Amino acid sequence: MKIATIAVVMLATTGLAACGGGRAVQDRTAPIRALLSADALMLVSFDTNDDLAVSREEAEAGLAREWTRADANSDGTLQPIEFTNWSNLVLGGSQIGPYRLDFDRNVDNSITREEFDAELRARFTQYDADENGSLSRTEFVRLVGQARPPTARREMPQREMPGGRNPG
Ligand SMILES: [Ca+2]
Ligand SMILES: [Ca+2]
Ligand SMILES: [Ca+2]
Repeated sequence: MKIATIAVVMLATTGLAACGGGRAVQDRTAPIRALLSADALMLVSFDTNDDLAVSREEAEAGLAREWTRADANSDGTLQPIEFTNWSNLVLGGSQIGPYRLDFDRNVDNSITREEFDAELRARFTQYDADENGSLSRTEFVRLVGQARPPTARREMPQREMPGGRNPG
């Protein structure tokens, strides 16, 4: 009976999240499923054959299209303003990741094609939970909260205490 109750609350939570985040009647112990990152929006848009899954081939073609879109002056790098414009269009703004520095790994204020591709390929791989080389819709939805008893979070970093042993 308790398990059934939790399942119902989970569904209700998912529905609320989809409607724009009313938090009125949430069980505080219920897990929440949500899109954690705006790259999901972009990856879903790569499904060009409309089978509701994103294959690696579709993803590669999509990356090439997005690079062309992002590199507005076609100089082979993304400057911060280019990234911001692209992020606003494709990722829905900069409220949630991926952020510019997720791409610009050497922090030189410029994103190369290699950095762009490497970051997005890594994200494709991270989403592909069943490792079948294709992203289904369910692979984009993550559990962001876990039912947790109040006393569970008690972990303290284990520290070595030098000289702490008392020889009997
Ligand atoms: Ca597809
Ligand atoms: Ca550029
Ligand atoms: Ca998959």
